[in-house]
Amino acid sequence: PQPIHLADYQPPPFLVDDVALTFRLAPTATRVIAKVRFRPNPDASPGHDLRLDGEGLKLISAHLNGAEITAQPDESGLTIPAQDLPEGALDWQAEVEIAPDGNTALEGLYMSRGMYCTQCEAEGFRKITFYPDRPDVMAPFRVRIESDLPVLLSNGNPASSGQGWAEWHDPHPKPAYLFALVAGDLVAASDRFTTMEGRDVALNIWVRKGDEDKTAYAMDALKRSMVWDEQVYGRAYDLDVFNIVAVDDFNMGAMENKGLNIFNSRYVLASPQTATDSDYASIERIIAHEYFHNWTGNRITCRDWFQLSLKEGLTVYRDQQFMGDMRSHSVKRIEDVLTLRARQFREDDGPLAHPVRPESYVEINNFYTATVYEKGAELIRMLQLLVGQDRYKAALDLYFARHDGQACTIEDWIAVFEEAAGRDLSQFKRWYGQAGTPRVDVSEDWQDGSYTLTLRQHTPDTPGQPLKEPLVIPVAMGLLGADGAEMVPTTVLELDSPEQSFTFPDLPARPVASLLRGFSAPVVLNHSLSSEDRALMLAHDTDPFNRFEAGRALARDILHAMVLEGATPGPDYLNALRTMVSDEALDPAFRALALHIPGQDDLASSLYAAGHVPDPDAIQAARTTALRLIAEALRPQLQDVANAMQTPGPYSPDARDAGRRALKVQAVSLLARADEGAKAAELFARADNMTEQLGAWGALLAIGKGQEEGAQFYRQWAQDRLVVDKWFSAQVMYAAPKAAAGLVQQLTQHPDFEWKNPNRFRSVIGALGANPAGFHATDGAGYKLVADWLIRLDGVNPQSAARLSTLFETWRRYDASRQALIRAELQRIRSQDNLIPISIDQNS
Ligand code: B3K
Ligand code: ZN
Repeated sequence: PQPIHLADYQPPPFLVDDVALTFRLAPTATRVIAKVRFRPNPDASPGHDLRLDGEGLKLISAHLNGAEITAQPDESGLTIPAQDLPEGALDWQAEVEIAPDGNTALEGLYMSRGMYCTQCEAEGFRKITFYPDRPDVMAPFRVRIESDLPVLLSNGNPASSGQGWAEWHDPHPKPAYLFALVAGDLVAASDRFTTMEGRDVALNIWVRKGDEDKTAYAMDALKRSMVWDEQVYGRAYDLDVFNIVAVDDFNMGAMENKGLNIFNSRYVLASPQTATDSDYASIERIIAHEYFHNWTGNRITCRDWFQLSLKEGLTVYRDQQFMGDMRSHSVKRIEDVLTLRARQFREDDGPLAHPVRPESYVEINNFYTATVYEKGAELIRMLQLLVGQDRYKAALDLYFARHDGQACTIEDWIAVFEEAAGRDLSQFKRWYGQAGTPRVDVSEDWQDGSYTLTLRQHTPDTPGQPLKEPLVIPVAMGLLGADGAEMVPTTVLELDSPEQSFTFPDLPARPVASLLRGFSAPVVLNHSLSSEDRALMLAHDTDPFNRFEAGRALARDILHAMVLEGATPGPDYLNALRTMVSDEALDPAFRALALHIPGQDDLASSLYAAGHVPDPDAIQAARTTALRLIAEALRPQLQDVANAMQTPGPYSPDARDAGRRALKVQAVSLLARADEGAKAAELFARADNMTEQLGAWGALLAIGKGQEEGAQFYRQWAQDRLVVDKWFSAQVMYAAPKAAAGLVQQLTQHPDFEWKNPNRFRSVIGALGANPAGFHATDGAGYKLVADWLIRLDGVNPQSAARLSTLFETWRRYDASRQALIRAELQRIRSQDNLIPISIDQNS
């Protein structure tokens, strides 16, 4: 297939004024009748053919302006030549047949356990009917669904219904990717919401019978999201109903279809017994994210898929702000940065690196990446920091006022900031086009009471982009005195040249620079500090992120020394950790995070960046030793904290109780390394919520125990699909490296292993990604297993298969023998004659 280029964009030759769809649902032969009213686009040149996208559609009949025509579809659609087109508006009508039952790719109209549902973003609508399936063609939709199933849903407002049919009308013009249909035997949890404009909105969360008692948190999160978007962005909901449907077979998290959000059931269903605190937080975040898309994505959409970050980066940024407001800004920031580094920095350092706005693609589904989403959100955070809160708000107000109802570009986005802030942002815009994580190297000078900070930036080469230009990098920083007092409070430096110096005169003593506070830019900061300075920052920095970061850097340096030189953690680090753990002034959630030492993949990445070839076994061994030494050194404090972190009263998933449980579980997990799991076994036995039950079982698995608990866990939860997913993945994550691939193999024989269900597949095969030493086992069994499944899955569900392929994206870090094993597997995958997007660079 030919790549599609941003530079080749052409406006659509025909616009759509109205769409009417009728669905006669049947599992193997659904009929779709589409009536579409086209009109030539005044902004396009005249004389074009009418080209409609369509894939896998059996054309039954086609009419143009009332007359039957014979059209010959090709593999990607059909064309009506310009000379056959009447002048002016066109009434197109087509009846097609499709088979939702056999649709295992879960794109277009498909079935999930007896229920019909759709997924159209990015290009699924063309699997439903012939249509200009591109986001800059926006139209109002009317939909009629005919089926004996009791619940029939589509976008917009309900228009009318009767026995065996229902009609929906969506007055807001939308691109086809936001179309949705659901039909099933479902029940709703219902509520109402009155918008700030006085609109009374019916809220429904549709689930399978039996799941009604697991919707309360999602509903609560939805209402809070609606209030928040009104208060913070001035955006109100715009239909009479808002429907959410939970589906068991879903490729990703959820989908923001207008008025009918469709969710992976794992991001809707929760009860204290079956969902962990982190599941609750994910539900809150994803409910908010999809709801926020109503304005950033739906009312204002993307002109083409290159602009994907226009809606995704912005909506991620909005959900991050929301979560910060609902929970803790500093804890949320730390978690977001950990995710950014684990996923996006990893992407930037590998063969799949691409800019936030790519310039070409072969398969757009492969660009729903951490770069487009999470780095895209970082760019907006930087814009806000650079222009300030008030101007950010003015820019957003302008964006909504100017572009409501339009399909926009990154240029439109930058323009509202330039106007609102009265500032040229052309250099900032490079962030959208340049791939790779910039490095900022720090050097310092101290003379006669004057401190000079010199910052140098460079961005490493990425595939296809060898030349990098300097970016505008906001560096928030402050200066600390030796006693921990702040000498210079937070200021934002703008680094916009390859090298710049900043001088701070008249200081009483040599300061310790706290740089990149709040992680003010998505860069790698190379700032060598002594462990004393890091310990000072861990104890005193006024910026919570940098406090965390200082502890993290200490742990990383120690782990590097352990891996490379067989060193052991010194007393400084252990003392700092001990003080931090028992500091009751600190949020328990913060302490829980600070007790986590860097993970295996994180260490592999930082060792590689420091010029070493990471050895997954040595890393795993060093972590195990470090965790044991920490547990032994901090045993009394960990015991105290585990006992102190009670959460009296009924279970609440709120930030306060979740933070206390996180600290308790983390303390118990560490203690397991010193008490042979005694405390963890005890917590497992009396846990009345999934956070503690799973946390305690994981702590036992991590020390090679927990067999009995695992059997008990399965017996207790065998009927709950989402918990069975956890049962599978915990075993894989904690498996001993040499046994991991064999265990996965064995679990794939389990009667509950349904490999065509994306959640289940990920919880068994995908979980190997969370066990790096297991995946990278020297015999290559992990690689082979993943490649085997990738080949098998690709024909069935290419999106899920493509996601699995990212397990290999760090291959370049490893030793020659592992590289050879990986390369052989990648070549085997390639020779399967399929389209998996793995590239091995030429020169390696
Ligand atoms: N917009 C969807 C993602 C669609 C993925 C298509 N392969 C979910 C979201 O970002 O909200
Ligand atoms: Zn999104």
